[in-house]
Amino acid sequence: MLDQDTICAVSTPPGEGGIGIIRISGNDAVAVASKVFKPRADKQLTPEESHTIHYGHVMDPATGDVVDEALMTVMKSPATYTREDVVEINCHGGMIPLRRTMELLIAAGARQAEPGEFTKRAFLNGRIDLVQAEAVMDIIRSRTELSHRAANEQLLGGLSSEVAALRDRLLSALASVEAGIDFPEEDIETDTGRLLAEDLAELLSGVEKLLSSFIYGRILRDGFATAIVGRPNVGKSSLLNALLKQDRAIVTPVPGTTRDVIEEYLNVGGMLLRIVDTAGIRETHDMVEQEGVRRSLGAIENADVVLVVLDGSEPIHESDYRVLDAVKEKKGIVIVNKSDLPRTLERPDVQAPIIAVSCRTGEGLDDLKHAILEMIQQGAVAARDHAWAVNQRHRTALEQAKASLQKASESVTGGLSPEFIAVDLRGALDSLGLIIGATYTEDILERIFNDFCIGK
Ligand SMILES: Nc1nc2c(ncn2[C@@H]2O[C@H](COP(=O)(O)OP(=O)(O)O)[C@@H](O)[C@H]2O)c(=O)[nH]1
Ligand SMILES: [Mg+2]
Repeated sequence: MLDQDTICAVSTPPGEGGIGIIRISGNDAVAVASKVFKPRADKQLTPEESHTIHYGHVMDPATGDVVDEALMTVMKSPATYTREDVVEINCHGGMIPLRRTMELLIAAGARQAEPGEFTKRAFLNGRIDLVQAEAVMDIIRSRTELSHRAANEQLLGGLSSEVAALRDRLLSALASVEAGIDFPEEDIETDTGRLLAEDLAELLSGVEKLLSSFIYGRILRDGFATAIVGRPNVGKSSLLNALLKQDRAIVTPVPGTTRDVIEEYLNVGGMLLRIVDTAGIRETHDMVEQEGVRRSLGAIENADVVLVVLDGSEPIHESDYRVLDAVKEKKGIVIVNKSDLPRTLERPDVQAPIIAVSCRTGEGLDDLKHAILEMIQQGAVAARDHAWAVNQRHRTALEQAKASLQKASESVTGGLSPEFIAVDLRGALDSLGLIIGATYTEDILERIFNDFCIGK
């Protein structure tokens, strides 16, 4: 599955920058790079020496044209990112020098890397497991210090070691069951059976502990989904803008201005909020607005918390009841907006907390942020002794492992023969193996690494 090509890619983001880095990995990395990189005349290039850096120029070997002034870093296998020979060329961070250097490297025998291919090689060469490979992308994508810390812990092996411990435990349980298969005269129904049942119960609770970190992980990675809803003109878009401290959504006195769902990220007290401003919910014959209303209802459905905005300067409206109705089943905060104007709205009869704000003056916005943080704390961030959290892929595998362990437990209590128990234990072992990549398919790798950036 591991091909022998030498690969290259621009590892820095496109656009202008102080430097741009091209990374090359594979058996021929040094040979390929040496064809296009000429060290300063009085310096002898000694690429045989690992972890050295060389000053010189990228040159077109066909014409002798100087493409760019550059530094070349040589890192020889195995102490490298991919465990292969790796060369990095630092050029100027412009589109043209990087593109021309890439063309020269490809002409010299390297191949453009696929997204995530360097990290994929680090996995296939056994330097990191799949959970750690995923953490690399989590680090790059992290938007808060909390999510960064979680990703770092995951890269350092925090989650991997938990999974490994469960697998070890499962292996010894499996060994004892298989001993029962090999020596059927030995009695595994009494003491061994009881011990096995205890083992399985502990394994199950270990799997559940990992599963319980999923919601926190989703909030870390995707943000706490916060939907702003309400009838037209109550100040939903103004609220989004006030929270972001920028004019992101169009605000006008014309009801029905926001027709689509607008999504933005905001760091509140270290937690990432994914705030969605929606079209006002009301009866309408305008087709575009109808679609907007349909999307608003969808946003409510997907929200972790719904901010229902009411206009404090007007009496409560038929459409306000409709919105309050739509969020009955959800966690919500009722926001009475326009507190800078005389209050006309009667206090709504709801369970949810009510907070008065003015998007015009900013009054009450801090209270609102506190209330949202409190909701996150209550719902998702149960007591934790670690920062990492499982993702959707891990969750699917853990659910499978849990189902297998439950079946194995039932077989033990039901006194079924060891063969049956062994089948389910092996199933659980395979599911846990999928998480760290002890077992994997090309399909799984493709799904994980296709999501990576080029050059990582
Ligand atoms: N006085 C006052 N007007 C506001 C406040 N928030 C919004 N508005 C006004 O209410 C109107 C509708 O605001 P908008 O944010 O577009 O409402 P949306 O339809 O719910 O998105 C605009 O004219 C805003 O300037 C506020 O806190 N105080
Ligand atoms: Mg709006």
